[in-house]
Amino acid sequence: MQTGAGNSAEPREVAAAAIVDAGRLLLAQRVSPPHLAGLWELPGGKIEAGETPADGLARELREELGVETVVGARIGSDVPLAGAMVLRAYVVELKSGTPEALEHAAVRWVDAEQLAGADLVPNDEVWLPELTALLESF
Ligand code: 9L3
Ligand code: MG
Repeated sequence: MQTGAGNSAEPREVAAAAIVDAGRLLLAQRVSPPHLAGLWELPGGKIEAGETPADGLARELREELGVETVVGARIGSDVPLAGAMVLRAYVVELKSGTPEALEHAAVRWVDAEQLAGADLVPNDEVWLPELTALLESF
């Protein structure tokens, strides 16, 4: 049983964004921690207490990429993380702005073939089938 302020039976969520535009998926290159630095991920981060996942992911994307977005449907399966956290991916629509690497080393748009060859963070690799299908649906 968990105790203490802010704890609940629900795991803390880390939300990640599958942003597709013109048939390409946005990847962002991590700068930390050291074992993930240089690898590519779906951008996003921890949902704070009191935030909905949609609001929290939109906030993370504003902070990390400088863009306004609309968070859509879940995609792929839940990925358990250390520390009673769970990683979830969402399809996200870009509303305004051009993604910039404000907290990453770089961002890039990839097609399905480039996605298959990208050095993804291990957590995000489980979503490759769904992400590839998403790209091919556009
Ligand atoms: N994480 C994995 N894949 C992702 C994201 C956004 C995050 N696509 C993992 C990396 C960290 C944790 O979740 O261990 C928290 O993410 P962040 O707040 O460092 O972005
Ligand atoms: Mg992040």
